[in-house]
Amino acid sequence: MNNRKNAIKFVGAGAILILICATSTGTATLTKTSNEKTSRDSYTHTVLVEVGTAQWCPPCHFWNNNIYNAYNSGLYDFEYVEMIVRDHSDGILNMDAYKRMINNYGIAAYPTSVFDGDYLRLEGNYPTQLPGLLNICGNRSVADLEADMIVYWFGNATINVNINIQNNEATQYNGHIRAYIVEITSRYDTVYGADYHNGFLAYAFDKDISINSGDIYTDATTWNGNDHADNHGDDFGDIALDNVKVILAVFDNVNRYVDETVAALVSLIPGDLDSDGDVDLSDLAQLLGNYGTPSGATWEMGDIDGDGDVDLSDLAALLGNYGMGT
Ligand SMILES: [Ca+2]
Ligand SMILES: [Ca+2]
Ligand SMILES: [Ca+2]
Ligand SMILES: [Ca+2]
Repeated sequence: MNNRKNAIKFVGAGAILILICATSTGTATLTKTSNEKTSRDSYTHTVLVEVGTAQWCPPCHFWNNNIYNAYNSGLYDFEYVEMIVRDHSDGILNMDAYKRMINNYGIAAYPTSVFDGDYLRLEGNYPTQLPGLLNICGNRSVADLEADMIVYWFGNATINVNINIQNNEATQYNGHIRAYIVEITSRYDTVYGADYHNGFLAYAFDKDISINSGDIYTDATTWNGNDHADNHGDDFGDIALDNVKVILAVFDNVNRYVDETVAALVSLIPGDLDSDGDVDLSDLAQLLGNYGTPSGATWEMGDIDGDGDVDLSDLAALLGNYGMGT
């Protein structure tokens, strides 16, 4: 197993496309759907794509570009994460990515895109296949869950992830949540020197959950990039507020498929006027110094609700979060 580069080949030009549809009755081969224009709002849920990828792999370079373009087109309701398993020398780059894509999914090629927790799989760089696969997954019937997430910047490479998952089913929901912390422009590059997009760093959540019918599951965690590192020993203490996204996916605990996906960018705590990750006396002083400004006020001045003034509602918003991040 020391030389997995020989064991796991990338899928190059002319290779056979393996498209597997896992169903309750076994495995079936799918043909491409002709319906590539399905609008976003017709999906039952936001589809999740986990891409097993390697820095040494040429088709991975092109797939990184192609899936990014499909994502940015806005035509398809999906989130994706580049699980960068191997580095340029075929060493393990990220142990969590390795465990997920190799141990859990047993992928046999790079890149392999795993849709909705392995409902569908695509090996190789085949952008024309992507819309059809997304549409098939987007039209699956899934458990009726509603998830939302807010991620706050606490400064010093620290984020605070808050999630709510509502179970609208008539029965208890048992599942597993994963919250993937990604860099929108990754610190890692492809074999041809392009930056990965949505490059995985670590999980904010990776745990079983259970939600009674009609209930809302609420959880929060604080994650410090200084305390986490890749397999080279390089920590994530240099993450930037505007380059981090968190993708939360809820997996059914029987078939392991995705029932709900939601993503959130990192935002300043309402009231953190000086952007240092807390709401404290200096923020309060900054607001009070501008209190009563009728129009043209900025966030820095204290216009937290964005209506141009600095008034009681802005002050109340700041005081409601006073002490956070300190
Ligand atoms: Ca502050
Ligand atoms: Ca402060
Ligand atoms: Ca205001
Ligand atoms: Ca106002």
